[in-house]
Amino acid sequence: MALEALIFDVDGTLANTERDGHLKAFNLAFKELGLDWHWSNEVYHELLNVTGGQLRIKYYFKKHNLMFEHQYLDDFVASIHQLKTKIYVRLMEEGAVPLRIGVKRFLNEVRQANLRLAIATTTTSANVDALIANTLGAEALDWFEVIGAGNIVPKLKPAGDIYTYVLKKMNLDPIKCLAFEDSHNGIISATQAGLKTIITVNEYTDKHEFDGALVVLDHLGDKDKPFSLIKGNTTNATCVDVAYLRELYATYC
Ligand code: XBP
Ligand code: MG
Repeated sequence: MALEALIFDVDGTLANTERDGHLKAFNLAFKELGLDWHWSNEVYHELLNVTGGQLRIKYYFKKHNLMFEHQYLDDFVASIHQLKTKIYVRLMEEGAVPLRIGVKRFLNEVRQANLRLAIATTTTSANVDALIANTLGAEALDWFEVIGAGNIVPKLKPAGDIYTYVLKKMNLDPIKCLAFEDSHNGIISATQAGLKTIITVNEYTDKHEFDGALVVLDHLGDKDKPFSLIKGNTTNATCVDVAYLRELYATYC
C-alpha cells in the first residue's frame, strides 16, 4: 500500500492560532459588545477542551451561570461569534500569526511529491481561508483538494465526522492517508475515521494523551531547527519530510 494523501488540522497544527488569534479575537469581540468578560490565557487553556467557538462560549456561559433567557441564547452566542470571526480574519490580514516551524517547507515538498492534501478542522472556514491566504498566498487555497471546516458536519471533533467527511469527498481509503494534529480531541477524531496521526504539540497540548500516534514531536522541524522526538521510534530524520513520512508509514502498513 502506498501513501497517497495527508490531511491537516489547522489550529495549533499549521499555526499557533489560539493565543494570538482566537483568544485575542474572543476578548476583542466581548469588549466591542460591552460584555464584562475577559478570558485569560489560563482560562482559555481549560476552555480549549471544548472545540468550536460557539460551543466554547456557551460552555463558559453555563459554567458561570450567566443569566440569559434560553430562547435567546443561540442567537446571542451566534452574534458574538460572528463578530469574533470578523476580528479573527482582520488579525490574520494583519499577519498576527505565522505558520509553525517547517510547515511551509513541508507543504512545498509534499506538493513536489504529488501527495494529495486536505484540511479537517473545527474552526470556521473564513478563518482557514484567512490564515492560508495571508501566510502562503491566496493561490495556496487550491493546494487543498478539500477544506473541511466548521459546522459542515453536525458533530465537531473529537467526533470523527469531519475526517470521515473529507475522506469521503476525496474518495480515499484512510489506510492510504496520514493525519496531522496537535491535540487530544484531534487525534481521537482522526482515529475514529481510521487514520494514523502525526502529532506536533504546542503550549496548550504538550500534556495531552496521544495514544496511538505514529509519532509525537515538538514541531515539524526545519533545516536549522531539528524537531525533538517526544514519543515514537528513534530516527535519523531531523525534520518531517517526505522520506520520513514514508519511514513512518512503513511502520504500520
Ligand atoms: C480548533 C477549535 C476552534 C477554534 C475556534 O480545534 O477548537 O474552535 O479554537 O474556531 P481543532 P471557531 O484544531 O481541533 O480543529 O471560533 O471558528 O469555532
Ligand atoms: Mg488543533
